[in-house]
Formats: sequence, structure tokens, C-alpha cells
Amino acid sequence: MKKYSAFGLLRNALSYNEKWPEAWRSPEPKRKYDVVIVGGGGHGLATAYYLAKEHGVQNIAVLEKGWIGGGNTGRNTTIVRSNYLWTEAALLYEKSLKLWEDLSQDLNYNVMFSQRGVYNLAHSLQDVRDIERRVSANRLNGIDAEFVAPEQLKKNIPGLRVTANSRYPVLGASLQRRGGVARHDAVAWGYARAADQRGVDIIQQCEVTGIRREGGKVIGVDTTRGAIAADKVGVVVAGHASVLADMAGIRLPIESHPLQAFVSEPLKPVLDTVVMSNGVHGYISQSDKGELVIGAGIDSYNGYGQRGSFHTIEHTMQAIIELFPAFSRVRMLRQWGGIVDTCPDACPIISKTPVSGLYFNCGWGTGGFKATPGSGWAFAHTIAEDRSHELNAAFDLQRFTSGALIDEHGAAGVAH
Ligand code: FAD
Ligand code: PYC
Repeated sequence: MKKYSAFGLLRNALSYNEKWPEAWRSPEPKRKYDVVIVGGGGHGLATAYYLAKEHGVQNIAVLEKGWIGGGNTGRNTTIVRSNYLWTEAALLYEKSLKLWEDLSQDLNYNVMFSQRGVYNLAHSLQDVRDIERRVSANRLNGIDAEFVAPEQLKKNIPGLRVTANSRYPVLGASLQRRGGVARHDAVAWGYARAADQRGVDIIQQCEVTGIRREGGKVIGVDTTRGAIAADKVGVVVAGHASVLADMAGIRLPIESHPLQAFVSEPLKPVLDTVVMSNGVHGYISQSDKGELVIGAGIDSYNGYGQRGSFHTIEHTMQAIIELFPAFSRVRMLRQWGGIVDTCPDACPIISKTPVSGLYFNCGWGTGGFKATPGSGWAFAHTIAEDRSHELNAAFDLQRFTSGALIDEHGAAGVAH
């Protein structure tokens, strides 16, 4: 493994980048791999990393049509938590949260995971009941969760309007103290560097245009850089899962929607936690650079444009100002969108498919960043062993024919 010394850092700084070592190689694609992962977002890179690290697979490529982390990994608002209602989902997200807690050390790369707590606000008696139920369910699953009363919220979150007589009164909140945020680019870069060090070929500017099959089995992919043979293919392309599934003759129960995010001009530290509200439909945190990081619900139409519509921007700002009236004076800096693939039950798919050797990991909707390590870990197991791990068994494609859906709309909440 390459070591970086303080002198090395100084030398690189003075050489104006020219002699900086590359963080990962840029190899030409080989003609054949044991495993090809389609999609160089956090999930794809994590899958490749755990395939190499946990399962000893040596001949792996990650194929990315653009640049790594250029999809939703680099576009999301970085909220990490594991407070899902149903045991199946809660345990999968909790596995991920546990991996987050050691991730910087594991990757030897600072992913800036900050456990600053995540609040989910209650604005009605029904919200309070739902939140109390979820807090209890989380605790039964060994996941930290607590209910915070309004008086305590006033102390914990200065600036939050906690009154009983506003349009959306704040009647309490759930708090997961171990939740928080991480640096999204660093997650992609950290996994890429660590995967590369284990021999994974990361090939950018390489779009998969076809999935080759023979006798019901996958045999490789067509790409903009030629055909590449593979014994196994794992597809993890966030907003484009249906497009790739179509290439293999598979129909997924997925809708693709734009989801927007916003950052403000940088401010001095004013908010040291994450606040989410399903009721007003907005959420907010403050980045280490000082920007307020803001988001809301999906744009309700289907589409692949990474922009979103104006009325969602207006609605989001209304929501945030309802919660934090003082932020009405803050100027916004940037807005962007990503494409999210949502499943009918707001839960992901990590599954084998009817094509032997072809696996799909998708449908994370608005909430897959928090799952990056756990998703990669479980998908790597599924590919290496050709069967689900118990953590992702319930997230098989079978559930859409058996009807065993896991409704997480409440926990997925704000953005869905
Ligand atoms: P991506 O990072 O999108 O990676 C998929 C990659 O596949 C892309 O790089 C794409 O270029 C590539 N690809 C697509 N087609 C092809 C092809 N044919 N050939 C080769 N490569 C291809 N989740 C949370 O948990 N917390 C949040 O706070 C949060 N906020 C969000 C805010 C926004 C605005 C958005 C858009 C999403 C948010 N999410 C959040 C969801 C989260 O970002 C995603 O679920 C997660 O990042 C998906 O990771 P990924 O690696 O699967 O996707
Ligand atoms: O899943 O926690 C989440 C989330 C917050 C914002 C978008 N997704």
C-alpha cells in the first residue's frame, strides 16, 4: 500500500500538482473479467472493494460512463441514519451505520463522517404516535433512538421555531444521535483508492450499452470502449436501473424521478445537527464549509433531466423558512438535481435476476447514500456467493411477486 508522508505532501504542494501520484490507476479495459460492476458511484465502488477484500475476488472492473461519484453519490445531501421502522430495513441500514463508524480507518481515507445527530420532527399528534412507534421499534432492534420533547428541542436546536400555535407546530422529534453526515466525494474517492489498491480496474468514460447473454446466462457487456466478457455482472446505476434492466430483457418495478438539493452562501456555524420534517417537507444541515445544505421531496414527474422544476424550489424554501424563520435572510448559492429510482415500498432491491450471473442493486430512491457501505457489503456477498446474505434476503426481486413488501415510506419520509 502506498504511504503518504508529510514531506511528500509538501513536495507535491510545491510542484503545483505535476508530480502528485494518482489516487487510482486508469487502466485500459481487459477483454475479460471475473466480475464487472456497472456504475462507479459509491455503491458500485464499495461493492468492488468488498468483493476484493471480503471474498478474495481478484479480477474485477468497475465501468463508469462518466466520472466516479458524478451521479447521485456526488449530488446528495449526505444524511446518514439507520432509524427505519421494519426489522429487515433497520438491520440493513444499521449494518451500514456500523461500517460508517470505522470507514475512514478501514479505507485509510477521511470520509469526514460526523455523528452530529439526526432529528425527525413531529407536527401533529399522529406524527408523535408514528415517531414514538418508530423509536420503540428501533430500540427493540438495538438501534439508538429517543423521543425529544419540545422544551428540550428549543435548547438543542437554536433557531428552530418550536411553538404550539404555528401552522406546523413542533410537538417533538425523534433523535438518532449516531446519525449525521459524511463528505460524499470522499466516500467515492476513498472506496476507489482502496479498491484500486486491491487490484480493481476502475474504468471511467466507459458506458455500458448492452448486456450480453447466452443460454440464459450473462457472458459480458457491450461498452463504448468495446465488448468486455465477464462471468458475473453486477449493475448498480442508481437513476438508470430500468435502462440497464431493459438491456437484459428485465422489467423492474421502478419509477425514476428528479430530486433536487440546494446550498446557501456560507455562514458561521449556526446549526450543529441535522433536522428533517416530513410534515413541511424539508430538511437541513450545515456543511463544514458553512453552507446550509437543503433538500425536500422528489419532483413528482418521471424524467432523466438532472435539474428539477421551479415550484419544488419555492416549496422547499417555504418549508425551511417555516422551520427556521431567520434563514429567510440567507441567500442561496446553488441548486442541482439527481435522478432517483423509487420502488413501490420505498425499499431497495439487492438481488439475483432471472439471468444467471446477473445481479441488480437499485431502488434506493432518495435514501441510498447512508446505505453505501452496507449495500456494497451485501451486494458483494450476493455476487460472490450467488445467493443473498440474510441482511438482504428480504430485498430480493421476489417480493414484488410474493407481495412481501416492506413499507418504509414513513422512514424514507421527507424526500419520497
Ligand atoms: P450513483 O452515485 O448515481 O452511481 C451510479 C453510477 O452509474 C453513476 O455514476 C452513473 O454515471 C453510472 N451509470 C449509469 N448508467 C451507466 C451505464 N450505462 N454505464 C456505466 N455507468 C453508468 N441518500 C441518503 O441516504 N441521504 C441523503 O441525504 C440523500 N440525499 C439526496 C439528495 C439528492 C439531491 C439526491 C439526488 C439523492 C439523495 N440521496 C440521499 C440518495 C443517494 O444519493 C443515492 O441513493 C445514492 O447515492 C446512490 O448511490 P449509487 O452509487 O447507487 O449511485
Ligand atoms: O434518506 O435520510 C434520507 C434523506 C435525507 C434527504 C434525502 N434523503
